[in-house]
Amino acid sequence: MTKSALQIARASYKPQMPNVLNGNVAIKQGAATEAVGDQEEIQKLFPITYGRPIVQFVESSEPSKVDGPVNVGVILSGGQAPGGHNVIAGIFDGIKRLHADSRLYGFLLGPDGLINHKYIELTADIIDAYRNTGGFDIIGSGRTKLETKEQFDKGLEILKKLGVKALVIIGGDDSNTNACVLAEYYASINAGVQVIGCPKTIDGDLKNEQIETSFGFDTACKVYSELIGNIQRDCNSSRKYWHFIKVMGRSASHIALECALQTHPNVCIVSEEVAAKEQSLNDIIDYIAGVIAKRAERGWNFGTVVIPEGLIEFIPAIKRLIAELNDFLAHNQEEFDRTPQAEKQAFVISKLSEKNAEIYASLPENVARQLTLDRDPHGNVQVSLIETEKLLVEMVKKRLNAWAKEGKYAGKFAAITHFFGYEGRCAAPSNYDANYCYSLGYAASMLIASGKTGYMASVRNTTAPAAEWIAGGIPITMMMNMERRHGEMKPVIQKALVELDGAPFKYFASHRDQWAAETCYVYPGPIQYFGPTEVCDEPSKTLQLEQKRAL
Ligand code: FBP
Repeated sequence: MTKSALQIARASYKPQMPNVLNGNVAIKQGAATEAVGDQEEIQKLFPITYGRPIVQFVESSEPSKVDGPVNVGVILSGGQAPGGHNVIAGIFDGIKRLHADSRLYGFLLGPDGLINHKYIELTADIIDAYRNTGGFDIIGSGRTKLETKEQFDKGLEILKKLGVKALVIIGGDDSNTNACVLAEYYASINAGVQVIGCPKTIDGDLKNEQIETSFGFDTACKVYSELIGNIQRDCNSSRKYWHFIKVMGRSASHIALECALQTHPNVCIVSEEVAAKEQSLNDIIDYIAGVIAKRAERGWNFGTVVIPEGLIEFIPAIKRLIAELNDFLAHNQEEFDRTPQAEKQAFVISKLSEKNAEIYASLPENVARQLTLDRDPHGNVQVSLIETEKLLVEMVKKRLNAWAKEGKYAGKFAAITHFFGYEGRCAAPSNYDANYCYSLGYAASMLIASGKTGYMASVRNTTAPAAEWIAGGIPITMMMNMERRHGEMKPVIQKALVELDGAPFKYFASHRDQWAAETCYVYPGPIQYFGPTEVCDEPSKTLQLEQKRAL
């Protein structure tokens, strides 16, 4: 395979780890833990793995004791995120350090590989070829939900055959929820297989006090911010377009917010604020059109609008509509599929409650159709398929035309839409993600050595130099509560949304009027892999603000 010069140079990058992981480790256990919500139900559903303590690795004079090779299986689950290959490299190096004959098996194309016994052994040659690279192509990923006893038993057959002691599931909130269900099941039947999770998702919505970020967020945001910066420089040069830029992040607006903090666009919509203020689509259009009209008064018919891909789901009226659509489709999917395309919209309208039917009927046809597309296996609307950016442009244009007729607007509005998502998910990991991921993988192998199951690998204090990072494990049940999915209440890891009283949002809110009225774009440029530490190792602005570092 031909490699670029950067790929070749980057292959020899040695990811940095917390000092503690470079030597022998022991574990320090904290107090018993509780779920974040619905404690009784969660405890009932996870009688074995519930309530276990947080663990932290500390230095030890003795090497970890293992009886024989530590064979491990690994699965990449869900959307790609930069750094996945380094998690796998970290696990590999960790288990080899525990015992030279340990083996690592990668299940192919996500959880399906475990269920269908499709796997490869990840040897040193394979691992070396993927160190510090983006993508999940080393073994591929998939979105199949691991949830039935049949799947668990089928998986156990191959794990036993390969002598696997532990399975590491690298995934987002849904996949880690499933990891916990699997851990509980294997513990309940004394299967002798531990299950460890790793926090992955560019969306950044798998985080809490112990898991300070999910991997991939840093790199993906840097890639999108580079592109937004380039667009801003272009639009400040030609001064003739408004760019509407949708960025990934289906359930939370962390990516949009981080990109705004990095680039200072004229408008950034944060879905969580829309929900909290119960804003309607009209309110959002008024706000965007208002900024455009104000800039037009200064002769500036250009600018940038950043929106999160999940926005549509956060507008309270549309959220209620989607909730009813989810329940309706969960119970009537077959009938819906059988209905001819031309009659689908009328069919849905006839089945919805009056209020939701009215909203559904008012949406442009393409958006209405996009709202009924197949859910992913976890029951989520595939918001990346909904063209919200185009919907906003259409509606803003109408509003500005109306204002022009009333003499309230005399500018020129030409808009270009963009969607940045897939462009960033497989980028070569930034130094931050390369180090963080490798440390997570290594920590996972140490959790395995200490016999833990139902834990997520955790690495904290990551705005400090890597040597000072804190590594350990968090019981997954601690992050759970009960939520409605596919029309039923289920235990799930609570998603971390943007907190409106958190430092990143407050910083944004206190600057956005200035960013709207003036042109104070920042052009972050491409990720740098070699060079001064302040250029190459900077953590996300979100993390810096959360950890009270000055921007
Ligand atoms: P994960 O939650 O699995 O990490 O995926 C998140 C994401 O990148 C979203 O931002 C996006 O909506 C979705 O994946 C797209 O999924 P797909 O790759 O299946 O098109």
